[in-house]
Amino acid sequence: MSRAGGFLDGDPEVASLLASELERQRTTIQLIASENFTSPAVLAASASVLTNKYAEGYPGRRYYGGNEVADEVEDLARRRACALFGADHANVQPHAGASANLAAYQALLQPGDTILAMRLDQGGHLTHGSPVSVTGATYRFVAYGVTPAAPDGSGERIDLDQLRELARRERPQLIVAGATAYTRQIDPRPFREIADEVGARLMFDVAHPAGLIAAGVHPSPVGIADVVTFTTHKTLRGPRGGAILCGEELAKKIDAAVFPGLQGGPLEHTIAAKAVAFGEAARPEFKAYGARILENAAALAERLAEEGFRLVAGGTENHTVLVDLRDFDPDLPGKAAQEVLDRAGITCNRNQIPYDPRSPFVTSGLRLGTPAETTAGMGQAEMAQVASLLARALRERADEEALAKVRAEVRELCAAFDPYPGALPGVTPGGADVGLAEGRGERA
Ligand code: DSN
Repeated sequence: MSRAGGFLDGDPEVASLLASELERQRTTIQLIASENFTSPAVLAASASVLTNKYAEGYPGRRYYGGNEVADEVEDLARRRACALFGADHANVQPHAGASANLAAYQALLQPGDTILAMRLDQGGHLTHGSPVSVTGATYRFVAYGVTPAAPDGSGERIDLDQLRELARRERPQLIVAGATAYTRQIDPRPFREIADEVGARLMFDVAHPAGLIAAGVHPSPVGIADVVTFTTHKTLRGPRGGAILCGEELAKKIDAAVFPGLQGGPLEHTIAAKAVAFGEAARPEFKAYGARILENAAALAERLAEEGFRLVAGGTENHTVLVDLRDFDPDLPGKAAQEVLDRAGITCNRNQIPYDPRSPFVTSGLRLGTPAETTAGMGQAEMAQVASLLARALRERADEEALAKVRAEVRELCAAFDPYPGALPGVTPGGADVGLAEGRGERA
């Protein structure tokens, strides 16, 4: 196990926890569709002295002194985001995707206004109007969903007929596109047409595919939707955080909604790390990375289907695979499957499938994703191997010895695809000194 060291030597408790987490990430397979391995450069910027700085306001209009460097950092991040996505304006201050979405609603709507968004239990997000989210309590959400499953895999697609019908009936002020558990690409154009027909604004939450859009392997809603929100840590492979893109006409409203509307001081260290990530995503190798994420997801899906799993929507066109466990084993809910896989060293999350008879806490499905292990360098052959290991772990879950054997094979596979072969800032000895200079071998 890596010994924690460097600047954390004075706090062995935290140092040891960080070392344990690094060890977990290096020795287990990361299949959570919304996670990734950032570069040491992103980690170094996240851990920088900018964490010390208060910078309420925006570049050139701050409420505190001493912001000349923070201004440059935030301007750089905004310029890079605009260039990467071809947007007029970027706000890089949202602390998370949830705050980006809230800010967009606040900028565009009045409390009580009507929003059409995708059902959470069919792939949407809490901030798309769940009653347990402040969004659901503040606005009047009406949900659209997906078509029923079809034997040939052509079902479980966003039901655009239903969306159009609801839009004509409800006359929403806003239509929200975007999902967290949807395995097909989402074309923004039909959403725009429907929004235009009923005089609604269109917001596209691309938290999941942002990196795929940057890589040019997923349609971009920039210039089609009025507002585009995203997170920077999923396929985009940056620090944990959010961002918003819009045209010049909405820039002031969006900025005011983020600060002072929803947030106080921006996290300028995270904004520096966002700038690093936007820079990395603009490099030609990121395009190849995006293409490999999709190839790997397709390979994972293909072998899972061979292993007897039903794939929601018949497969995948993005970084995600949604598995319906019921054909594989009707007595294996998502929660139990996730727990077995944790024991086998395969990290993923349970997920409801469309029309799931089980609760969101139990579920009948698993959501898998390929961004992280693609970063670590795994390819299609490894994805097939991972699918078989996953199936074996679930099939042989009552046999401790068999499960231990899967765990050992997982460990061996991970050893060949170490996401962090070099030292890391603040975690491994000397890492604080070399993190910025020493990037990973970019095998992905
Ligand atoms: N938690 C994120 C995901 O896993 O998709 C969405 O916020």
